Amino acid sequence: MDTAPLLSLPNLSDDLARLEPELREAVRSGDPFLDEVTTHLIAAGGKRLRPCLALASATLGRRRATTEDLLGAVAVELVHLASLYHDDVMDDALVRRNVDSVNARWGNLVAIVAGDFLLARSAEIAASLGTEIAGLLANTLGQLCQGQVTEVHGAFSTARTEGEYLRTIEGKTAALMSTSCRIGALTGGLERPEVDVLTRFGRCFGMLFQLRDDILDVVASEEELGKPAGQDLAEGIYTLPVLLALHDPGTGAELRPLLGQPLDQPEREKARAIVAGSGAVARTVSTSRRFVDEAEEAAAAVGDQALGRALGTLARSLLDDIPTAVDLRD
Ligand code: GRG
Repeated sequence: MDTAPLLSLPNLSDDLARLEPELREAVRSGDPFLDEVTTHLIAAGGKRLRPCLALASATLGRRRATTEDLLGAVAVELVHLASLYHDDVMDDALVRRNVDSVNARWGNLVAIVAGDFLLARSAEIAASLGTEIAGLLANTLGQLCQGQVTEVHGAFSTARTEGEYLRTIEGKTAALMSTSCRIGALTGGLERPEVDVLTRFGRCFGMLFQLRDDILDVVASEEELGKPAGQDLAEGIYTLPVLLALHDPGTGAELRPLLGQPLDQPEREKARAIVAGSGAVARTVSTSRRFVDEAEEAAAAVGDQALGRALGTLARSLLDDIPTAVDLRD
């Protein structure tokens, strides 16, 4: 996915360029080793999706971002970065943003404490933006942790329900997207109804973003993903396509014996192929369309038409390149 629809708004590309030195400055400690660790993934890039949402919400693309707008965008990206540092420890990941993960390069202890440092800096910045933003970000951090704990706790459980799945992705992904829009709308001084509508857009967009990620994990190739396909399956994270294939009379019986325990490579590929070839992908796309509709509804209610159009296009674009089971059989 790319952020082109938002970047087409006037000022946004310039504001994102101005964000980069602010991000580095925000994590500077004066300790050369800590600075190297905390800037590792900042230097590696990433889409800067959450800052994009915050800056677009703040400025509507109509003016240059203020220092407060930029700091709000920095605060949300730092929480995201910290979550990546910690997530990579939990997953024993080797690569992130096409470079060595922090844990792979410096070990788990450094990755955890450096992640904590990023959170501390984010909290300090949020506090400088006022109690509402500080409270909002702290609450969001709690939601991220809750989503992640629920996911870890439910790993390898074939009893996971669709409702549990949706609640988990709301916590681990949608909450921060929603808060990114909200913080932007707050630093931008928008009226309350506008703040709320952008918050709603961010939540639906985040749900959609994670659903897309989870579909791609079963249908995309290793080259397209930049990581092995079926990784969630291997880790026992049974996402919506997997749960739907499990409860499908056509595929459930074949899939069930493979789940509930760690899989070796051939079994993981077999499970992935069962899910990818089932109707579960198309049904997950249908569920995702509900969030596209909701996101579009929120985008249409945004007072600024250019921003509303850009947000609507961004949300729709997320499902554009997803192959369905019919394409996969070709
Ligand atoms: C320490 C903040 C913190 C949280 C602890 C580890 C954890 C609890 C939560 C993990 C949440 C997590 C990693 C969710 C997945 C979020 C996600 C969709 C990541 C990928 O985002 P992109 O594609 O990445 O925007 P880039 O690299 O482009 O920024």
